Amino acid sequence: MGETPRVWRARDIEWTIDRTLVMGVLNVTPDSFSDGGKFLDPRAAVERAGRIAEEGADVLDIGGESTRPGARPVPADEEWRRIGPVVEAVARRVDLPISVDTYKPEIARKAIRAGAVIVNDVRGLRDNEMVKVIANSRAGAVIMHMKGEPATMQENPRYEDVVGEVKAFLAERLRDAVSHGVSMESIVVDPGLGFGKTPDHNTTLLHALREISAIGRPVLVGTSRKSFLESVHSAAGGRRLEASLAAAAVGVQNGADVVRVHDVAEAVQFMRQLATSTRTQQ
Ligand code: HH2
Repeated sequence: MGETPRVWRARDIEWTIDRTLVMGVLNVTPDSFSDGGKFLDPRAAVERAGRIAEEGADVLDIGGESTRPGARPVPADEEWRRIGPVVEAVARRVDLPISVDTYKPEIARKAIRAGAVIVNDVRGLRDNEMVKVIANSRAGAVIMHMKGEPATMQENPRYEDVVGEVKAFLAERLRDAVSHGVSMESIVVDPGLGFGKTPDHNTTLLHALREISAIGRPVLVGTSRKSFLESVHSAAGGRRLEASLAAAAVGVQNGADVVRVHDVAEAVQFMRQLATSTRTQQ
């Protein structure tokens, strides 16, 4: 159609969005819902980061505070104690752009200084200080939608129009960030599946990602191992991979540009095959 290719910029890195990008998750926490406790030892975390790179991820997302439903906030010094050594070591030793999954500006600032290039903010850049950190560093950023707070967000979340409300929030946060000096091309938006949403809300959003991408920025989606897939994966003996990939495929076919996953090797291969099969259909 002769459209200019969309890009995502993060400091000196630039991705052209002409295929699905894969963001691999590394949680340096004792309590994340799927990999909690596995990578608290920095050596284990750095080793896992190396494998995520080998497996073909485009970005590594390092988190030090679980935001699963019911999770309690972690003080900034504890968060940095967990991820600081990992961000520093990965930046030195692993050839993969680092995203930091944090909503705290001081953590974002330190992580960028240590080598991170993207801030993945589950609070959607609602904090002015965070907007300044992004603007001043020219880091990339993920603006995610969350209704409520992790501790209580899954207690009967309600919307009049889930797609309209999520889209309006993301568009408004994008406008605000850009008006405060953040470059448009550094932003990716995310509807935040499971963050104050019922399984029905998540499914509705997954089918409406193209409408969300009409905001004008690439869309990231995280389906990986989430509890809204429970009805399928509990029937499969707790295996979450198939359900996660099926939901991610629905997302990609409906407009997602970036997928955030725990099972990187499987997701990379799956996305390649999905792209090939989709092309041969046309
Ligand atoms: N999901 C989780 C955490 N961060 N960030 C974005 N942008 N999108 C998501 O869907 C998303 C996210 C939850 O998954 P995980 O990191 O595995 O769990 P925990 O929050 O328990 O560490």
